[in-house]
Amino acid sequence: MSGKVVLHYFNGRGKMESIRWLLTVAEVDYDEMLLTKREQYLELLSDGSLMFQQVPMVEIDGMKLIQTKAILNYIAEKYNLHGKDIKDRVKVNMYSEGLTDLMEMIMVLPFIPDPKPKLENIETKSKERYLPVFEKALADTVYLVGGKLSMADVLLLECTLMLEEKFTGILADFPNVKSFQGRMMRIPAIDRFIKPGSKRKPQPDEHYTKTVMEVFDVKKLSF
Ligand code: GSN
Repeated sequence: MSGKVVLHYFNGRGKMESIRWLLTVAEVDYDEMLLTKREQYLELLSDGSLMFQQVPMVEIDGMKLIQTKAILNYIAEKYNLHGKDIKDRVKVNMYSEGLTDLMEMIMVLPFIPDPKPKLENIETKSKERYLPVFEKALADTVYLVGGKLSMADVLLLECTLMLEEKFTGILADFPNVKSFQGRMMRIPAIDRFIKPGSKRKPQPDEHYTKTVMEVFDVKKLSF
């Protein structure tokens, strides 16, 4: 196992994209082993690399980590992006969990036969449930928790960019979130990541969904 962080996932966003974002902000370089064929997945299964037979899997510090949240928490802890104490940490986790709930709703859309009603539901929930929380939290602070950059900020930025891709102008009624987004995008590592040619993955397309289905040998994914 080399010293470099290695990500095992598809050539697409999915559950790995937040991990890519967090590593980027931590300024940790990584390699990617991209799953394109079922044989690669079967090999990971047969060599015991995937504890629950699932990806994302991340090789880091001599370990093979699985479970997205566990991986995110490890990176956040290691790179000082998880609050300064236990009370900050639980706040970071609360915000992060809310954001991953929302992002997962968006993530599954390409695999759903009729995504339109779901999409409408996501827009409503974003406007009425999620964005108001962050608008309020950012009224008098630069970062979400403890006056310092954390995983929650990174996930909020990722999430707002995803939302804008789906719902143009959705942040119009959330000026604090919009200016937070602008501030975050000026962080040099983030500025590089959001520019073309970075390791950031594009929005999912048919090729991505087809590859996922083939690798897992499923006709239809159930969510
Ligand atoms: O968050 C996590 O890492 C786990 N709780 C779930 C991981 C997961 O569902 N991985 C999928 C691919 S990523 N898309 O959702 C997976 O490996 N599915 C294969 C299977 O047999 O479950």
